[in-house]
Amino acid sequence: SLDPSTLTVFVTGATSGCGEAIARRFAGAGAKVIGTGRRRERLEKLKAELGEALHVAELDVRDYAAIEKLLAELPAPFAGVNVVVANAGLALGLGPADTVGIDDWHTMIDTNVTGLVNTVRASLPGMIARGRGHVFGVGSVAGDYPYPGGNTYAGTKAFVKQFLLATRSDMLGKNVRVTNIEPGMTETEFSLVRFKGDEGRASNVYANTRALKAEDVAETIFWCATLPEHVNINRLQVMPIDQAFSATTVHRG
Ligand code: NDP
Ligand code: 8X3
Repeated sequence: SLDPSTLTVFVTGATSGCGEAIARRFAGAGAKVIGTGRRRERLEKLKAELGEALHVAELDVRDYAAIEKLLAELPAPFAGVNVVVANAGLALGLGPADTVGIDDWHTMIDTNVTGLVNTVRASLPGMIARGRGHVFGVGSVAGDYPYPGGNTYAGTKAFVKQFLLATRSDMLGKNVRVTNIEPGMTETEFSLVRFKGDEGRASNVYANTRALKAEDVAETIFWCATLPEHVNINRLQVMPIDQAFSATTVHRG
């Protein structure tokens, strides 16, 4: 399998949850990691923990020019990015499509869709020029299974899946792998963000069950990234053992 110490990993959304665990997993295995996100204090804390292996930069994935600038100005030890984890994303609200705030929908589309395509588009030319790369998106089971209140969030994750599959076909012959990781329920700050800081409502999502941990998602990405170079995992759906598929919703009476 591939030697992780040869990897330089650019992670978006490394200030929390899955992204933070991904930064830790790769850095712990000897890779160079570029950890990004909007919250500077979180980045500094991670830098204090991971040291030399980590380069941090404040980044909002909605800003394409900022991603290009970041990649163009990376310090030498981090310049040869060969793994990109477009992980930054969020859900806002769980209300029905006719009443939820349009601003929340726009923020999800700007982050999960525009932020993803920004990250991928800015990273591909460098990896192709260096003759090697691997792009990860973090989709979701919500991209396959609709649920009440999922509306725009689910739509963005369906976009992640199809965009990455199509991008994968563009990468034929370029030695760049493309993988969509599709987790189910994962205990992170995801629900705290979705419910806008309501800690009770957020913790209820994970109460009395064994959700995936951010480390589990990080491990699946690490596994895909360190498989022999000729192996491409296209999509990987991962759920906690305590989660399955809901029945079709029925309205009666
Ligand atoms: P967290 O809320 O813990 O982490 C989300 C991360 O995204 C944070 O680091 C946040 O950083 C970053 N982020 C949000 N908006 C932006 C932005 N505009 N620019 C840059 N970074 C941004 O949630 P998770 O770790 O769970 O989420 C990671 C990914 O996993 C998301 O794409 C999510 O949709 C997906 N996912 C989560 C599941 C779950 O159940 N938790 C299941 C399936 C998929 P900051 O605020 O500092 O910018
Ligand atoms: C996050 C999982 O089921 O809340 O993508 O949409 S879910």
